[in-house]
Amino acid sequence: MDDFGDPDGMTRSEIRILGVPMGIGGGKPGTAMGPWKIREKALVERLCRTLGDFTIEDAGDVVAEQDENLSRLERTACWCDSLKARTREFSSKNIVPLVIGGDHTLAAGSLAGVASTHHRRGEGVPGVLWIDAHVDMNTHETSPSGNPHGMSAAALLGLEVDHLSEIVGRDGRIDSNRIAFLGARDIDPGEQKHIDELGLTVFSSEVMHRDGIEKTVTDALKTVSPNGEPFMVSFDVDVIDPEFAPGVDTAVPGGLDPSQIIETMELVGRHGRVVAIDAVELNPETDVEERTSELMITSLVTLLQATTADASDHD
Ligand SMILES: [Mn+2]
Repeated sequence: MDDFGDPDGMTRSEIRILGVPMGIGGGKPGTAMGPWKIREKALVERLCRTLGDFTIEDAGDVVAEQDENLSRLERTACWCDSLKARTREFSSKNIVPLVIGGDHTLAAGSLAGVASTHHRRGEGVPGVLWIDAHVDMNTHETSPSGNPHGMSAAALLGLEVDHLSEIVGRDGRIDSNRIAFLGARDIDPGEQKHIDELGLTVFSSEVMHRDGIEKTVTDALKTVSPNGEPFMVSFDVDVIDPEFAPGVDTAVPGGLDPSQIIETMELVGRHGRVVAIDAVELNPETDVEERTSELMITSLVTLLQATTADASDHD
């Protein structure tokens, strides 16, 4: 490590990329190819080129033993278990995990791992910005599809989800007062009930279109990180409208256009300390001319670039 520490004595930002080639938690298996596609498009090289102040390394794929006899929820739980251990290890060394999916079930492992590090240090659990067309607030009992990728936020917030809750554990839970959902537009009745019971903060894509990106994102960040506290970003690429991002598992019309997602990422990055990032649900099999994978990478580059801008503005 060189002596390039920033003025408040923290080491300069380190990022580890982790692929999670898991598609079984969603409706289409193609999302398992997400990490492969993102690497093929040279994510690491492109991040390094634009982010001189960061140390970025590819830590490879998470591996999980897959037993065909297990249920889907059990199998996704195995992935999440392995992933939680990895992100916990990184965050305990102040390294930011950038987790490339894979379906969104993985958040139950990635975010839980980072949350557990903060719990163990006796710090407040980081806030969560959940950028997604969905809220992923179903349990195995309320889900109309039974797809585990719609249950990860519920498990993280302490609702009982078969197998996933066990992986999240008490130490991996996030705070219902410190999560905001951005871009939601496909909420099941059971999910709405959970949102109401927990009093969760949701900014629909409709609200984003109506009030504008700057106001909506700023409001969301007031919940997630009101005083610049560390926070985690779980970015489901299906928040972008399928016209621009057709390569997803569950496409829902009415989403953000490319300039809106870029503006969102800029505002989020500039706000402060991002301690974990998921980028999920890219399905190369349904993509058209690599539009979705390209937008996912541009979004990540923008987010991280904006974080550095923030750090250099500090002094
Ligand atoms: Mn999702």
